[in-house]
Amino acid sequence: MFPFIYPIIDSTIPQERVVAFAEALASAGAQLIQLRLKHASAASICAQTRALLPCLEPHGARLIVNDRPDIAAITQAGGVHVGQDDLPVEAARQICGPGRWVGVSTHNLAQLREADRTSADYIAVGPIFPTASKVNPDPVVGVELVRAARQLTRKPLVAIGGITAETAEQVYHAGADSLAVISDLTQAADSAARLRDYAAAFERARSR
Ligand code: TZP
Ligand code: MG
Repeated sequence: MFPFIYPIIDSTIPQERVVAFAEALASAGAQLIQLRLKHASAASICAQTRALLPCLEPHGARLIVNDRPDIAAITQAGGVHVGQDDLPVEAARQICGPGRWVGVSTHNLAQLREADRTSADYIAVGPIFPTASKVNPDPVVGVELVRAARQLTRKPLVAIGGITAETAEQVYHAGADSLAVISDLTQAADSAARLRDYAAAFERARSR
């Protein structure tokens, strides 16, 4: 089954705390984690990816590198996530090879239909709610787009943008396989406990 929660580590986590943060999330059950460093150098993204991989490996957690298929390939990370302005999915796939995941962001049904025709391993859709974690976010799409997306694709569907443990249940219920979350986890006093709240929301949505 596709991992129900997809924490994203961004630059609000100080570099020296990235490994401990990821380790805590993986220990609490995160099986899919993204490193999203928008303003870091290639050298820094590469180094932080290399630092994370051995700590996630014992947990069987997959590390996805944002934007950079070259870094995902060279570090043998678990995959890459590309947006609409990044390399297209098949180009990223060529760089990464068949074993690594390629995920793609979409913001409307047209993009979703197109992503569905690619070899993408999952499709992200959002922002579901307003978000402060992304510069110039696309317009808010609401849970309605998750519902519509669910009818359009059988690929794993990841909802993103402004999601909290409080809103998680409704997003799962709308058809999301997984929720990609930044601030609700990075700003939590106890991120591992917060992650377990998502597990509970997932179970509630499933048993509705
Ligand atoms: N893409 C759409 S919204 C978003 C990205 C990367 C940011 C999500 O962060 P948060 O803090 O969970 O709203
Ligand atoms: Mg990108």
